[in-house]
Amino acid sequence: MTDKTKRDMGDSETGGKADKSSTPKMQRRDFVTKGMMGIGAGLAGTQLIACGEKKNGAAQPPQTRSVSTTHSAAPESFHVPPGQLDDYYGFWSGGQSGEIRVVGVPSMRELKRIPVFNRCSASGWGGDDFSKALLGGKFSGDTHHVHLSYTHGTYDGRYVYVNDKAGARLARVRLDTFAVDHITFLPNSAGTHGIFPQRHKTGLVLCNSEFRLPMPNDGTAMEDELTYAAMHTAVDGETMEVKWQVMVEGNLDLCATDYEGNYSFATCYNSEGGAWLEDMMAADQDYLYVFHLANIEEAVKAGKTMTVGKSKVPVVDARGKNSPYVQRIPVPKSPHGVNVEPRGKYAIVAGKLSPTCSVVEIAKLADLFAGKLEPADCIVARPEVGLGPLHTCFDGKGFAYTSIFIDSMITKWDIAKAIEAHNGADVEPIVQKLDVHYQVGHINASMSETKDADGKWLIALCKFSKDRFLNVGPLHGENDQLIDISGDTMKLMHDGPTAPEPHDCVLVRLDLINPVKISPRTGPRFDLYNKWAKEDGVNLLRDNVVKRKGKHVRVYMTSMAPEFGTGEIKVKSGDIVQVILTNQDEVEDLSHGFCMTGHDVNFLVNPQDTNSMTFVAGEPGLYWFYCPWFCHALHLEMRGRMYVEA
Ligand code: CUK
Ligand code: CUA
Repeated sequence: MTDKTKRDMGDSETGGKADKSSTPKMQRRDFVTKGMMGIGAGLAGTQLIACGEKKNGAAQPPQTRSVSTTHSAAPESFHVPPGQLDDYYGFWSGGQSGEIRVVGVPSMRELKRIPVFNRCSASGWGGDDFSKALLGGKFSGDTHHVHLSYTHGTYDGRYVYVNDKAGARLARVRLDTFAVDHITFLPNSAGTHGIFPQRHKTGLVLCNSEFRLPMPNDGTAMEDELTYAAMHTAVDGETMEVKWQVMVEGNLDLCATDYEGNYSFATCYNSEGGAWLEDMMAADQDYLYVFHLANIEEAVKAGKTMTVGKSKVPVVDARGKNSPYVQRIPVPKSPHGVNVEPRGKYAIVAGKLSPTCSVVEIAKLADLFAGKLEPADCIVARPEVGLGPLHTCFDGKGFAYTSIFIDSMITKWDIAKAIEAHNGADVEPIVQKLDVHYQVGHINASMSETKDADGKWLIALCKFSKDRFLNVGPLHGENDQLIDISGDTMKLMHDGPTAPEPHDCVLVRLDLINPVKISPRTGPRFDLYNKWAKEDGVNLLRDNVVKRKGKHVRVYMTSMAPEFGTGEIKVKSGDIVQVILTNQDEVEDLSHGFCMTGHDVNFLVNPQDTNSMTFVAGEPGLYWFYCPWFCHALHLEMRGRMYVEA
């Protein structure tokens, strides 16, 4: 019996009440019943996991839950009893915290924070040698959009990509280790906002610059906003190299790709080219930009490109008018999200300042680029969904769910009926409007951005929580609400307070992600360490002190609970000391770390991993170093001395 079945049986044991989500009291009783049920099942689950292998996760134990794909009419329970696992990995962009958060769904338990464009005291990210170089000293990141790599229209479990709006960067997280392995700076870009990977394979990741810039942005002509332009940038999702850019006149907000690898999309809310608020809102009409990827790549190959500023990246100049590279489909007014539904037939553009969504039929785009259609002819529906529509997600059953910011609600609507209504039929596409709390930004549903959208759960990321939680002062938490969409109507199940700012999320079926438990010792970070070890003629797995040129000292250390392989380090005040620590332990979850007191040095080393940090030895004296991660009964004794001589 799978755990999923257990949970379903649990549902029927509570009496199959039709709407147990509607009152908090019922929810609490539900909790109690499920909690009791879970104890036995939880123990069994623990056993399955406890016998995990030692090496590099090569032979992973089977996952302990399976996901049912049937759509039951009764609301799902979101409670995951102790010892059981969630059905979905949620990847949350952390907004101006600069990080990614991993959340279990439906429990909404936060599993991990992955530092990306920020500094993290716990792991040392931003201070260790590898990440410091990647980040280039910039720690004020702003992650808006997380998307995973794809193969054949669904997640392939390899990578997560995330943008940095503040620093025009794109980062990649490896999904075997859940750690960043690449960060790419995007040239000629500001306010890098919407990103989306291609969905037919791990191909390009398209990145929009929301802020228009003078091109080149070299200080020579800055004040005439009508000359500014924006870049649609293609990064190779495998190598993380910037391949090409397309320059357009309007700003580029959200991004999406089709399922075939033919097109990418960008909403443009400022076709006016304004620099002031009232100018940006002046026109009643803006655009969905459609980029023809094959035509662009042909132009790049043929050298029909330019370069801008110091960057050597080829730029296709597509400013001003429709061309084989870019077509502009008119949509009302300051549009925001663009989302492609799971069958890949329609792209849906949310109106923001218009209470509508525009439905674009992707099959018509070939004729549009061939000059056989006018841009406006690609729009096949425009349902009225509410005030301030921002983002749309899908359940794989033909329904769309749009977040409505001003009205604080989610509107469920029927795509096929919206098209019929647009053609004059007397049908009502709007199915339901559900209040959320409050001012919802992004929403996403389980597997919604893939062809395997399964219509189980929807997350509403609400920008305001107001009165929903205990008051903790002027800065309130935000509210990620969990909504059951498995039935005919949406049901609000859970309020999930989060630290600012959860920006966007994707929900990924657990069987698609296969993390390792022991460091695989591969990738650019290990390329770096192996290079150093070769330079110094040492083995990373042994203890060594290497005096290099000038005042540079490399201390190669090992750790095995509860001891460091090196207990004493002798250096001179002012020496540049680099501690390179390799954790010899092969036991799951047995991480150590290295903290040098008084030197702002603190980093994590996972089982079989290596990590390093560089510092300048301070005033003469004795400094203790210690392991900051609780690893053993003698964890406090896991320490050593650095003697700094005058
Ligand atoms: S987006 Cu980034 S500020 Cu993700 Cu709705 Cu508007
Ligand atoms: Cu090693 Cu604590």
